[in-house]
Amino acid sequence: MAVTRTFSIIKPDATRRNLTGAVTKMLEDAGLRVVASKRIRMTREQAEGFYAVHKERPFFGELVEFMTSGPVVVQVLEGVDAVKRNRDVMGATNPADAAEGTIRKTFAESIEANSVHGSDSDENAKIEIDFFFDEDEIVG
Ligand code: RTP
Ligand code: MG
Repeated sequence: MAVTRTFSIIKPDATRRNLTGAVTKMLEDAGLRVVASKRIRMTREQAEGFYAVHKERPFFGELVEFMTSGPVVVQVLEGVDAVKRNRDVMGATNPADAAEGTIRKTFAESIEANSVHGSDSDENAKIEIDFFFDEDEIVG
């Protein structure tokens, strides 16, 4: 299997509880390498653009409010089969359904405040990485 990239966000519920290091450790222990990272406060425009696929969902407004409510850490992760590896360690969207040992089972507060985002395909990973990073900010 090839080394690929995925895009991760440590969400405001996790940065608020000072869990950036703890979440990153779980990503690293899962075989992922952080090859770019920055802490930002997402603007409303960025959050609406990033989650544009969810525009028609009932939770869209709340999700944008949440994602702009505090700092986030956006990261590019590299590893063998990175998208799947990351989704596996993240766990299910709703922490009530997430498996033991996953980030969301360990840390998430709710289906919305679920500590992490991870790209769901190689194609979306590239789009999401390009949304937040220039290629020269990524050091593999
Ligand atoms: P993500 O995109 O953040 O990695 O999470 P996901 O694929 O597991 O979940 P997705 O369905 O793409 O939803 C994106 C984010 O929206 C929030 N959400 N809220 N209130 C709700 O019912 C609800 N459902 C989803 C979560 O923050 C979810 O991660
Ligand atoms: Mg998703």
